[in-house]
Amino acid sequence: MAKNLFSGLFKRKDKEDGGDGPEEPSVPTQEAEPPEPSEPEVPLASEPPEEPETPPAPEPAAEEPAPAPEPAQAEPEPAPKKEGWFSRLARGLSKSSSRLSDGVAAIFTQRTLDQETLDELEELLITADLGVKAAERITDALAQDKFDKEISDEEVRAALAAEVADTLKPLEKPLAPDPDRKPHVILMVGVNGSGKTTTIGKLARKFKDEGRSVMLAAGDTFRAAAIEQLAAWGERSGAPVIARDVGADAAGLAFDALKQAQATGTDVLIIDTAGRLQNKTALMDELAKIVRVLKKIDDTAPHDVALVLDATVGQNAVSQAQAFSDIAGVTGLVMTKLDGTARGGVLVALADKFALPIHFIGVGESVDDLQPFEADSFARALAGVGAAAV
Ligand SMILES: Nc1nc2c(ncn2[C@@H]2O[C@H](COP(=O)(O)OP(=O)(O)OP(=O)(O)O)[C@@H](O)[C@H]2O)c(=O)[nH]1
Ligand SMILES: [Mg+2]
Repeated sequence: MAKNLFSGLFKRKDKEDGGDGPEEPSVPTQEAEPPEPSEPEVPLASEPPEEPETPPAPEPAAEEPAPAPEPAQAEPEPAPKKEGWFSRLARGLSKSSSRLSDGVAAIFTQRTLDQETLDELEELLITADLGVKAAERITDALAQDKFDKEISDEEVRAALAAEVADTLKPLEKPLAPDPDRKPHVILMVGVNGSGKTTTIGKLARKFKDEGRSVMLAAGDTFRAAAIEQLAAWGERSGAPVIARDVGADAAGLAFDALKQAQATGTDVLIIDTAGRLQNKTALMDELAKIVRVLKKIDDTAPHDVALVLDATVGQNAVSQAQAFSDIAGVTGLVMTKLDGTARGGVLVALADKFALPIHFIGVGESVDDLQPFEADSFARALAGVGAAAV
């Protein structure tokens, strides 16, 4: 069974349109493919599984129409092996930046800055998901300096990059475990297919490379594939994985995992959870229960609640951030799949509304495409301003 489950766990391109439910995984990717597990992970406790709940419904996370189908395999040419960090980012954000750059070029070719152009620009920024507040700030800043003067599209893009960087800079925050906590508990939450488990794999490897001991908890107990997927990441990074059988109570598992991490003096415990739509009350309650039971052991836990958002859902990310914050006290964001959408500007709208730290952004399927968030580079890449500028 394990073998079949592994074939393709890390590549579900069919979800690129906005988080459609847990369809069959497709062909495995070259880089992100984990090794096969030698043994299934040891189930921890023998507690009888509580009544298994219905698995998360396979419906789209987005309420609004998904962006036009943009097949992730559109660019057949393989990426150069040693592509620079910024160019990787810029390539990942190219759909969003083209939309903005093309729009800006269309508005500002040989124009003086008047009210009409400002209105057009504001509308462009709003439709590119940056949000009303940011759109106003950007147009106000331009109006102040350049009203009735000639302005080039480069200048507009530079102003856009500067404003986006200013907005996001205070939120640039790596996910850094507190060395005084044993363990520092990180809970990963988000809707189906947003990239939680992949992010955990990346984090586990990063923390191990930093010399920390890491334990993973397979809190997505709905699907055998999810447990196997985490087990593979654990094996890859040398982190023990606490798992139970499919259908087991996720909160019970989280409880046991924290006990075990304490007993073994583990530095970081990362808890995976099942994807759940923010409007599914029963599933959201389960998440609240996980948080509650962790607090029974350590009332400061979980120390990080990272919400993983799929950028392709656009403005629906705002409602996800609200719902997950209400139920689980989100402390930071990871935004994945920026490469699959022109709606990357939504990160700016989220920043304006929630001011949550942004830990990572994902700009591609490979584990190396999950990059620590850097406001300046993100802003430049989004606005289509070159690496050297701003
Ligand atoms: N194109 C692209 N794909 C990504 C990115 N991040 C994750 N993915 C892919 O998205 C798919 C789902 O990732 P997972 O980590 O399994 O997502 P999850 O949130 O754990 O999903 P569930 O457990 O089903 O809720 C995988 O195929 C990943 O390779 C990204 O930044 N860009
Ligand atoms: Mg998962």
